[in-house]
Amino acid sequence: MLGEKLTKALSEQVNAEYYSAYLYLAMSAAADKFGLKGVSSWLFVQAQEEMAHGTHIYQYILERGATPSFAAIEQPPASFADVNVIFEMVLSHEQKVTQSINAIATLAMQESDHACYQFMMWYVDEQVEEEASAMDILDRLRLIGNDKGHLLTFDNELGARVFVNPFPAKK
Ligand code: OFO
Repeated sequence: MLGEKLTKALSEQVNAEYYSAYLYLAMSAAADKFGLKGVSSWLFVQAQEEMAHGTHIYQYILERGATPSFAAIEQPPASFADVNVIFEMVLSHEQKVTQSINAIATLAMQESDHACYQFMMWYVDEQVEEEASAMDILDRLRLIGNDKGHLLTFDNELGARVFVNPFPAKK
């Protein structure tokens, strides 16, 4: 069974994942208003992934015989200056998430909960990818600068992303 400290930390992580989803939905709506449908769609897919992460961690708490706790989900910012600001915020947000994922993995190690440590390794790898994709997008946006034509081409490219559930139902 999952210990008390890990149950609390994982419950807080469920909340953080749902906040991430909320944040990315707010960003997706802002991008839609900027006329960047591809960016909006990319961020919507990202929000769906975050919800899948939250649900996956919630199910893990139950699977380990513990009871998750729930708290209010923080309100995301109401507006964003432009698309560059959005992705700067995506990157700094993901860096913060990486710290909390690492802290839970460290706690699992201290508690000698090898199963939970193993569970967290998926998230450790995922955070490397999430930070890398935010950095790649930011690099492209900085290269594009004020070139609206290239921005629209890039917008189209980002719009090709589709949601794939990382945790298909177990048979
Ligand atoms: Fe859940 O990976 Fe981003 O935050």
